Amino acid sequence: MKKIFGLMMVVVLLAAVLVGVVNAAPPGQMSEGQEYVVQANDWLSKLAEKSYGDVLAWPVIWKATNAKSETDPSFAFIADPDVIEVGQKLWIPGEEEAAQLLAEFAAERAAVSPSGSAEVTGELDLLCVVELEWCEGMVGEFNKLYPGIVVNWVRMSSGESLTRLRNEASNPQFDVWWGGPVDSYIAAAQEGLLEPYDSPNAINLRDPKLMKAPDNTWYGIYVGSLGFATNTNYLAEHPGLSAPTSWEDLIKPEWKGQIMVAHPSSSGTSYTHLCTNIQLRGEDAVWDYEKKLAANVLQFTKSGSAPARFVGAGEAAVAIVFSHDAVKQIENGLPLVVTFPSEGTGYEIGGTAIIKNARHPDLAKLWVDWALTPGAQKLGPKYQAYQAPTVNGVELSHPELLDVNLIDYDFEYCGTHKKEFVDRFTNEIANADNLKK
Ligand code: S7P
Repeated sequence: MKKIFGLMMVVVLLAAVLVGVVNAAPPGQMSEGQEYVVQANDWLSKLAEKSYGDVLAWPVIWKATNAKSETDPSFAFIADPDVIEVGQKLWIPGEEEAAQLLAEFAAERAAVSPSGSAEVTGELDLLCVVELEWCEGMVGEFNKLYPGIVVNWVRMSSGESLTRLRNEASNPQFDVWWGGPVDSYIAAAQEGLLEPYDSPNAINLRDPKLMKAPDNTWYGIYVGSLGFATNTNYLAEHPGLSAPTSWEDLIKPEWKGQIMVAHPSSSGTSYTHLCTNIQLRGEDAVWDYEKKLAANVLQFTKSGSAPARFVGAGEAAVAIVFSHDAVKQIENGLPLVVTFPSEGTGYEIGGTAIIKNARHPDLAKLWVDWALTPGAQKLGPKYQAYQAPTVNGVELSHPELLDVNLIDYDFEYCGTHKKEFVDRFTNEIANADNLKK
């Protein structure tokens, strides 16, 4: 539940960080600053929350401790803010010093944001996993900064893109992977398909512990929650029914043939649904649930967002989709209402990564650096992408989509077991032979 709280805090406290303010510590406690020795299960954002009531103030402790270590070696020097060790001595600055350090940090972040260049030329092969319009839009935006770079791009669903990277491992055709839940990135990194890259713009991340790989093989570029999108016309025509508000609702007989969801072999969205239920029910009980759910599914789709469109068009009543994809269809005029399961729902961190042995690694680095800037992340809504940003300095377009009961989704666990869980789903629940496109 810790991470859930962390995410909720991100939503609530973003405004404070935008103006460079550290929340005041309780009077008398923090005016002078204090030494602190790292305990088990500490990390910087957690300490920042305890000290300043703000998870996003972690850079203050990082910078202040490193500064102290220059004159007093009993203080730790923290090279990577993601890694602190039990027994290390930290300096937790008082309120005034903290505010000053946070302002300096904001200035540093602004300084590393790429301003683009017409002089950089070459080709970049991009494997894009988000909605088509967003892929296209972001390529155009990147080209405004780097007009000399020809970006060749292809859009694929998460599972398909991972299969493609596996098949091309000895002769990679893509330089950079952008979008799709990081479960697939974790699986890919474990298979040696990704190239670590220490982006200077990782400094922008709101929660580096959650939003990047410890070895820098991937970075988080957005956050989105899983929900249900129900056709409101269907509800009006069936007065006894209301939109589902639990995973258990979906397996009730009244929804027989009325559910649409993608297949987890092709779709990262659907894998998020599967791994959410594995975490909620356990590896044994989940298959019985998935069997009952599959009995209510009209047809599995290939792409994760497609069910929102099909349900909006009246082909079925309820879609299991990322909530931001449903919001997009509501904006497009489809009769949908978004609800969330009361037992808790999963969420994604969308990723980006450089492919191992990429042909254009330097240009791939430019893309990743850019993807980690507020300038790039504020563009989502322009292309109807309403996921939450992962970097500081961008307002959430739909904070309510994360203000729900999120489970403490274990990305490492879901990434590590992705192949095993997907194979089991395909073999025991539903094959992937006839997916709706
Ligand atoms: O951009 C929308 C979005 O839902 O697309 C990604 C999704 O995984 C790609 O589709 P598949 O489910 O078919 O793999 C999400 O990461 C993203 O939020």
